[in-house]
Amino acid sequence: MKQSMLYPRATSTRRVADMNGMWKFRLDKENEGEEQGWKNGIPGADLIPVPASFNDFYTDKESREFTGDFWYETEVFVPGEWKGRHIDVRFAAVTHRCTVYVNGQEIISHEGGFLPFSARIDEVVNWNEPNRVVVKGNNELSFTSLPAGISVTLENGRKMTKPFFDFFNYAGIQRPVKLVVLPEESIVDFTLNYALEGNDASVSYQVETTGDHPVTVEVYDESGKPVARGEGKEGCLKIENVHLWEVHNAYLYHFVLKVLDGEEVLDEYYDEIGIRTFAVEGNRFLLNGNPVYLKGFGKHEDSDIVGRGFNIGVMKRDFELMKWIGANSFRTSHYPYSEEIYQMADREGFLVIDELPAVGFFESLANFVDAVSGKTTNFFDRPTVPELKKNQLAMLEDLIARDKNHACVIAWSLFNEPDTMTDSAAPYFEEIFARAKELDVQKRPRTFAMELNSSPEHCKCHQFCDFLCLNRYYGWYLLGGYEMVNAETAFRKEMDAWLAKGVNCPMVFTEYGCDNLQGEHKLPSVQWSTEYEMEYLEMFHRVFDSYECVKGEQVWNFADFQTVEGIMRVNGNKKGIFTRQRQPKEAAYYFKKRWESLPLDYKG
Ligand code: GCB
Repeated sequence: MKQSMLYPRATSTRRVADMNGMWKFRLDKENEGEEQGWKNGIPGADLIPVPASFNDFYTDKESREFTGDFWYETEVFVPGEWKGRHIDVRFAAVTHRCTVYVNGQEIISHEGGFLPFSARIDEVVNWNEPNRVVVKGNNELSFTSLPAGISVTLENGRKMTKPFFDFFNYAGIQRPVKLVVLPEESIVDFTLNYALEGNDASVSYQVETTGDHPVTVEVYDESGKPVARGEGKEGCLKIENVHLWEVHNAYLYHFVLKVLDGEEVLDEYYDEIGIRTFAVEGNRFLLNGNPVYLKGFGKHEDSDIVGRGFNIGVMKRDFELMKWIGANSFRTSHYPYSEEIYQMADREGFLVIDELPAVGFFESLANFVDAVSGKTTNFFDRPTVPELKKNQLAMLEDLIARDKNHACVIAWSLFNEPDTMTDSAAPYFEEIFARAKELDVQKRPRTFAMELNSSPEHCKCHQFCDFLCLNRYYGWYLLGGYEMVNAETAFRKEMDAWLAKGVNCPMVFTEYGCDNLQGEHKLPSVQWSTEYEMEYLEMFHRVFDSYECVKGEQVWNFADFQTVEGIMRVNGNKKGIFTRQRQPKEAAYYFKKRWESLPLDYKG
């Protein structure tokens, strides 16, 4: 049976019960959980919140850095009145993989820490009684995991992860868990696409259900007035005088799907949909046919105490800050974010570049240094590549299934900073890019974020992109400090080389930025000071403003975030324009001024 990626919603035919809260928890330090039968109950367990990363609650390093299996347990009461329906336990994300047991029976294993999955439990459930749900999670990294890295064993026998990426390897049940009660015949999926004709829109739809009963779809405007209705699993609706979804001016229609048996509603589902088109034309982005310039951030799901756990308050604050500063977009670097974030972006009218967790495809423990070194790691020559590709394709399928109906999602970023310098990368990329096109009915533009080694001279994969995303650190990782003048020259030389190659598509700077310790001042400037950051940003913006093909700037990063410890990081990455506590650094005021003065159709 196909997994439904639909967001859990209660309707006249569906029930949703929240399973979040304090769960039992134990790190499997001696690797004994399997043998000791912890699937039937975890002895000596601690209590821990769900959703959250487990790492930052504890006061000892062994817990924070723990690598291996970890176990969660809870009880869920399943009322007898639900008998005869399907019961799914739905995990929005368990990082990076897990196996789920209900009443001691294994019901599902899932690979990948950033996308949802459901396990059907009707067969194993005890009705009108509490049911034990146990999750065995694992956070190890490998050459076949997304994100990629390695796990090593220390002299004391403890394992440790060494990511090939620059964010802390947070893990656990990081997003909400819900019990979803579905009718016998149910809606599994729906897919929307839009075309605009004058003041009207046509909305083509496809619905997938588990049965053969007829389907109806209805569209209501924001005042609740019905504006279109269709019958059948496929069709095209016409909406006259359409209210389009626009940047910072989102209009959302209420879309209702029903499976009917005569008068009886067998299943009902709804969503809020924004009607818009998005396309690349020459070197322009067109939203509803009008040029748009992207202003915003590369972000992380990262905050104090809960780590990468979904934090609804932080989400709200982040959107308020992004509106305050004049941003209109962000990239979900470096993994698909929580579903609620896309719902919020739909509501607030933000443009989102949606990224797969295909990060660390460059063998390096300090990729921020190696990525500018010109070195190749022959990543795609490894024998592990077929397995990696299988995992990436599975995640791509789930990502597009999950996010395809979001108005905010304007593009797919299929990798972050992979090693594209060897010929073997090209067929791998070709397959992933082709599959993304095949899966997405809206044919959103596809891209990947390129590090400096992916240069006009050496990159073997940029030709697969519908637009280029460049991560560039001229003046920070290279040619920093007093050499800044050379940084600008080198930067312009690279831009000219792309154009000389005949590249004629939008270019977005999906990363640029330098670390800044809040409150550090120095005259004349030195790296890490606020003064230096200003000079650096002014240099970048001078270059952006002088190239017509630059159609977006997403500074790295929205906020300071946790990474592995090391001499290049002062308790994390400090490139945030906001602190980790979501307060502005000085650069925030500089960006506010710039972004508020750049029109939406800048260089259009
Ligand atoms: C990059 C990576 C990002 C790092 C950033 C940095 O190129 O894509 O994950 O955090 O550089 O600050 O070094």
